[in-house]
Amino acid sequence: MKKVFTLLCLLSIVLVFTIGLKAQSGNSVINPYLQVVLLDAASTDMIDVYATFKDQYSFDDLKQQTSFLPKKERQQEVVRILRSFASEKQQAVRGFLENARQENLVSKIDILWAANTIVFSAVPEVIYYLAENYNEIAEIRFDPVFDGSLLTDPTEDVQTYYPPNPSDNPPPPQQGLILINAPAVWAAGDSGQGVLVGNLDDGCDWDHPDLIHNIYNNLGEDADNDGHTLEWNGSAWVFDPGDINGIDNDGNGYVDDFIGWDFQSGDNNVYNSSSSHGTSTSGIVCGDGTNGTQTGVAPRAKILPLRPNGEAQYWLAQQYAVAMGVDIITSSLSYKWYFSPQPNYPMFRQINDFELAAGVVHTNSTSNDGNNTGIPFNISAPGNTPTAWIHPDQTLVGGVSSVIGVGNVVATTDIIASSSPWGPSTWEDLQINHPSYPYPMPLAYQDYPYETLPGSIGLIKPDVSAPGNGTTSTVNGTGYGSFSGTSGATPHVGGTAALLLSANPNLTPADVSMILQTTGVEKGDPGKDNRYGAGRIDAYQAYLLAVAMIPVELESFTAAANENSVTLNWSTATEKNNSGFSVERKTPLDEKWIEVGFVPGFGTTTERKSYTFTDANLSMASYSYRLKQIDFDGTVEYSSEVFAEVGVPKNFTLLQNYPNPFNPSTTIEFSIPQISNVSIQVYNVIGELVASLVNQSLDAGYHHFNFDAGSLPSGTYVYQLKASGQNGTFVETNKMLLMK
Ligand SMILES: [Ca+2]
Ligand SMILES: [Ca+2]
Ligand SMILES: [Ca+2]
Ligand SMILES: [Ca+2]
Repeated sequence: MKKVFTLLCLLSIVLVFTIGLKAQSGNSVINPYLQVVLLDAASTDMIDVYATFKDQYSFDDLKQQTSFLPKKERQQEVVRILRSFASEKQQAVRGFLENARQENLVSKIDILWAANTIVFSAVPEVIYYLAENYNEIAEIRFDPVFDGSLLTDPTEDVQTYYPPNPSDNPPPPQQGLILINAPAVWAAGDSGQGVLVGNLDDGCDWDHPDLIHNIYNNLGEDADNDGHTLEWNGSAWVFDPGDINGIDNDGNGYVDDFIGWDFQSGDNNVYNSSSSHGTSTSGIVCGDGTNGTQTGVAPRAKILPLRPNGEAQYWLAQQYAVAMGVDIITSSLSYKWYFSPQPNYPMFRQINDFELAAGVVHTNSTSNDGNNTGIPFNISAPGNTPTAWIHPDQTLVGGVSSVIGVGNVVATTDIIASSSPWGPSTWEDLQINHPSYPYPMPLAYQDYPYETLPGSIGLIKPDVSAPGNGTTSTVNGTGYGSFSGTSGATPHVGGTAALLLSANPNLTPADVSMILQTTGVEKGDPGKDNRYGAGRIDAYQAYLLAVAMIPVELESFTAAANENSVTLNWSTATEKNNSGFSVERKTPLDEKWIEVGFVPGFGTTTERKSYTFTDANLSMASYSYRLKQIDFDGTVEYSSEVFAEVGVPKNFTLLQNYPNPFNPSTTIEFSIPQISNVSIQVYNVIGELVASLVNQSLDAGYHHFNFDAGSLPSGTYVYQLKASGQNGTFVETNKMLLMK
């Protein structure tokens, strides 16, 4: 390895010269923007870059390979497939970079397996060497870190601070929650329980009293196995001392990532003393009002705080959140057209497509630039990416992706803020009209043209709007502050998505996007317009539609025979309008299914419900069962079949007659394990024979005979079974009561 770098150093001057020529000829895998950066860089400068490989896993294949899986399994399978694909393709380059790190020529390496890319910081000669010697790399690009205030989207730089426990201002809950009708959803029983939201922002004061109970604990790093990674030590909330071990226990590439990750600093503490922005977006998603003001839309949702800065860090944070199992990603960070370099739109969209494949909903801010940048570039990335459900007003239809881009209405007036960015956005070959744009647009992403197709509508954005200006949220410390911008609006939508998923966990990103776009309050120009999107969200109307979409989902259905009865057990994960289940049975000899019972359902519920049904007094045979689930409106749906075998009895048995007491007839049942001569005789209490029911040879099995006592007076009777087979004679007597 030393040899490699000695050689590398010797060659570096030649390489720089070669690459310099290549930069001019434009043939290098080094992106033109990075070429300029490198020419200006000192030989010891660590340059933040990412290298994308030529081989990319087809997302169509990925969808096909995983679409049959239940939602959360699908998410993990998507992660597994892309991770192992990248691991195979990147082997050689990873080895080279690891060696270079030993030589202090590389300072960090992160694997962006979601896009078969490696994110790293390296001195220029390492970048040149990679470009020249590793044919599997498609392109190496610059990934600058930005001033955090450029990325965040509040309209006010300084938040007005409200002390904890304010007596009158602001009133609990904060204005934005009232405008979108969040309290009506809580009253209906859903407030985000069971939903995990990844928040990509500039930090989070995770021990704020309103957040601490909703901060995600990564149990993969729970080294002392006590069920938490955050702990109260008597005076403060701290990372569990029993878990701090400097080891990446869950093998996700991040050491002691107890609650999230700070990609900007490369450590596990996302607290940022210089900004409350991420504390405020977290508070709007799930602040629980502990200190006096209810700020969160989904006060029982959990939040996974992540702190990226550069674009590649943002993608790494998205990937991290998906791999950790989030249901929703929300971010009030955005990358504007006027940044240098301009945002890598195609890569943002590729990572958003990955989120969609994994079934994760993404809500994002869209800048506060009004029409300052100019249409079609006011809407920043990744809020400019297509959403998962195409609104009918989007008459030029292209592809779908994961992102719901959010506009900002003033909470007190319900009118769009002048700073909320004007759509539409565009997806086309940007280099035609903007030759210096550094990234070629893949054909598949040239599906919402604006500038290259005169008269076309581009991609209508934002998708929805929500209260931003005039809202209140948690700030660093223990109190609250005013909040604003599409930064404030976006977590209202992310929190609402959490309410929908707590009510109906099976909703797809397309379902959530459809629900939010079709249940909002219509505003501005008719239909989905480029200021309000498809309307200002209404959490309660959205919730009602989400509940209406809950299917009756059978989780398990089993049958087990015990002697001559069969017990069926089944459970449902969710139910909607479920009147109940008709239990149907069939033997191989039967022509058709017969109903053997009905079990009432629970109507509509998202809680797991368990059912049991026993089909008794069966003869020896193989039985099939199925459930006919019946809705209140009469719609039926059949389950798959289950099977049970009622076999030869083990013992002679005389069962209690049924019904008992009886009038005037009852059934007497018994089992014989072998062919036998059988008699059943009925006596009155003074021992007189009153009836002889059976006197014949019977096969092994379960038998039952009817006894009609129509001609007898009320009273106690005795029935006796005598069965003689090759193993001897069995005699048993039972009592029964006739009540006329
Ligand atoms: Ca622990
Ligand atoms: Ca870890
Ligand atoms: Ca650890
Ligand atoms: Ca409208």
